[in-house]
Amino acid sequence: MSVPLFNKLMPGLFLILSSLVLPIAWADAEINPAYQTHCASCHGADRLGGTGPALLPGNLDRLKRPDAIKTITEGRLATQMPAFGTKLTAQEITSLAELIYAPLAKTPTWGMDEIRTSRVEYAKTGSLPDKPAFKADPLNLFVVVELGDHHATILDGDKFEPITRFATRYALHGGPKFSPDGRYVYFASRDGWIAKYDIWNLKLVAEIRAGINTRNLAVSSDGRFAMVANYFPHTLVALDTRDLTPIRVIDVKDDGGKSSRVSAVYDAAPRKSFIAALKDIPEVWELSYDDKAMPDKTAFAPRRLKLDDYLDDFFFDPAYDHVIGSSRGGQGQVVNLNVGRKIADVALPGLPHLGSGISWRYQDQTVMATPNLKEGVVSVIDMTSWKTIKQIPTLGPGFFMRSHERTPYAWVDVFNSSKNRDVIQIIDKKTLELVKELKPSPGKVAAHTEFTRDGKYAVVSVWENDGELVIYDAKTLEVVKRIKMNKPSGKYNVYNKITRSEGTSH
Ligand code: DHE
Repeated sequence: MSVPLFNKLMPGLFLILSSLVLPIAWADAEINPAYQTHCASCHGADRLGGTGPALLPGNLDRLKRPDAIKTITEGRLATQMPAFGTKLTAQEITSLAELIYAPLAKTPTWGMDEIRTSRVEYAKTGSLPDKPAFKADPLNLFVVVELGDHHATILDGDKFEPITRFATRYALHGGPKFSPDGRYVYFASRDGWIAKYDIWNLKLVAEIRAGINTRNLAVSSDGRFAMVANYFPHTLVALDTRDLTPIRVIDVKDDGGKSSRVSAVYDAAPRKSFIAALKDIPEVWELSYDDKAMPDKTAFAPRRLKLDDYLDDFFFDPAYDHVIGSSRGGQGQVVNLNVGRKIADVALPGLPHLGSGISWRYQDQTVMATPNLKEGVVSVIDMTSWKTIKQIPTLGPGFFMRSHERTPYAWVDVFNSSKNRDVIQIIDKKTLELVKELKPSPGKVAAHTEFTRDGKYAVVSVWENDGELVIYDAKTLEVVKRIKMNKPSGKYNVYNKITRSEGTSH
């Protein structure tokens, strides 16, 4: 089925399709009407996940049953999980909690054979011209993900005009990743589809389903490999970026055989390795793609670093020597990747969103700053002493924080709050003071900023179905243009991504 048609028929068809694709047992969830009415559209009729995570006993090790009941009743912070306390009876909530801890009658497999069979090739490697089909600066393009109708737009970052708009898989999540030259972009959807898109030719090249419930993907700094992190099954999947053929499926297990979801995987360019954080095992894994460490180019043998706590979310120092991590409800920790162990605790109260952290030079030190999903505060931390320099109070919990080497300001949203969600707050990176509040579209949710390659303009999303991108002059903080978009979520500037700008995610 073509991607546009696939999307037109979403989301209802998603559930039917997944049941056809996967040989699974529906019985338990099927006979629970509350599950079908309230949970299936996000978590899958089969409990294997969709926009929400898979609800299987193996994925719920860290959630005690009373907490599951609380989550169903009150919702879950910083996620799309709503509260059902007023919609369902106590008995219905208890039966749902029982259901999600019950094993499936038959757990589906999604191993090498299934992954390989799912691959679709739209253009043969090397068959498309090696120059851009448009005049715009290929390094100052933005890839904008529009969640409203599952599309992506390629935007000219000088003229702020869309070059093309195309259908994507259902519910992309996380930052798309680029080849080192910026020609290709790789997307991951929550239900495991990885897509390779040729920006220069404005064409989809290949797709493959690497998992059933996927977190994110990373692309190696040499452009050769993609590594996909899955929640279900508990695997990391290495792909050949030329045509997305699978190279290796790595079972994520500790020494005792206990398996784990993968919180996220990132490329650590100077180390020539992927770093993966695990959700259910207190370990962080390093998977080298250096030819010296992996002469046969297929091994990806993990180096396991054992920790005292889980890593749900993390951030790297600019040299990629350290991982600064936090767990949901846990203590922040600094792991030195060279010595292979935790070297410091870091005070990160609330629920810091480290994946959205940024760094810059402040006085004589490099600092990192992270918004907080639970508290209205931005924490600024010295990356040598690992001490908190300042907690900047904000209007409410935020989600995304962004800056650029050539701008004096850091931009943070109030996305995770119950009020003030239409505000973007501006922090002066020299004084660590809040200097301005912007309302891109009063009354409408504003989130996620990204800068042009020269840092002169900041692009903010109005995160609504009748939303828009609002372009600001990053110096005067005046609006220069508005572009209509369908719930634009993240936007990603090719140059800032491939040069690993300190002001954006990598
Ligand atoms: Fe995200 C990035 C995890 C909910 C939009 N989010 C990421 C990344 C992780 C993550 C690990 C980094 C991956 C990468 O870029 O390679 N997100 C989580 C969660 O654990 C959480 C809280 C719960 C969940 O449902 O998984 C969560 N995220 C959301 C949302 O509800 C958001 C707002 C809407 C959506 O798309 O589902 C959302 N997350 C995003 C976006 C990015 C992201 C737009 C990329 C930011 C960037 O600039 O790189």
